[in-house]
Amino acid sequence: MKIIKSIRQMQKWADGQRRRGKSIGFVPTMGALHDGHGSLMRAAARRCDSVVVSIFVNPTQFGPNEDYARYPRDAENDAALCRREKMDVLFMPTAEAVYPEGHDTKIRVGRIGEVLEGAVRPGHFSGVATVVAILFEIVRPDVAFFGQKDYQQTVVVNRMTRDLNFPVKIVVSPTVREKDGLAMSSRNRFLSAEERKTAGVLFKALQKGKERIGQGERDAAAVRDAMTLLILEEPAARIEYAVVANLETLEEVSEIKERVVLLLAVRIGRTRLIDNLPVRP
Ligand code: PAJ
Repeated sequence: MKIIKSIRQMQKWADGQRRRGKSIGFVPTMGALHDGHGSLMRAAARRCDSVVVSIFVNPTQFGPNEDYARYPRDAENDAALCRREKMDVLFMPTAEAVYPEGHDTKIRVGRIGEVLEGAVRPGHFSGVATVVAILFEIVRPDVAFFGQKDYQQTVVVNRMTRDLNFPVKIVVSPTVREKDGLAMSSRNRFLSAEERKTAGVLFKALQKGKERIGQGERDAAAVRDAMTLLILEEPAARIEYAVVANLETLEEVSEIKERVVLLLAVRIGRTRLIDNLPVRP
């Protein structure tokens, strides 16, 4: 596996692949890799001749009171995981290279970036879209892989790719979970043992919502309340949002007539967790 830090070198390597007629898969990450990332790597390896994983903790997607400085960084373990997954390139640019002095261009995401996560984290999706566009332009992948775990992020990336006609196919992979259903996340390591037990409540609530829809409930408010009530039983959990939304617009629905997505953001102690579950009525 090649470790590339310079943008020029990354472009040169990708050009070489293209000249030899090899397809390029791309898995953008912020490191602190776990099996959720691993599953994206395996999906990419199945589909493409070569795979590039990027690790870049993107400063522009963190708010002023968020955990950019505290975000876990573990280059050695990350490189070992990428090697185990037989990745071709690990691309690790510096913040100075991605955002050199004077960098002043941003992608503005519309309404889709202003609801839910975007409402709680203003500017977050602009930062995500900007860095994904920059990375796409460096790697120029044929296929890029994103996790369903960050559902709204997949909607934003799909929208941008269509709106700007990026010549890349976006593939979304299912959420990888721990035994109790907790979605794998680099933030899980901040949970105390007690909080870790409590964190299982997100998936339980999503399943509760799915179960109610399965039983024929079509009133979105009733489904939302069922999820909320279950989470309220955990004193250490604080709900930020629990909604039933349209799959593409992420607008809240009142009546469940077609496929919807259940979306949750919950604080457990100081750690903020998100999860989601698409459901067909
Ligand atoms: P990061 O949180 O490192 O996640 C990288 C990719 O892994 C994302 O597409 C995310 O959805 C996926 N992922 C994380 N946990 C997962 C899980 N449990 N199951 C399946 N996929 C999972 O998301 C980002 O980084 C950044 O916003 C990024 C896209 C790299 C832009 O900076």
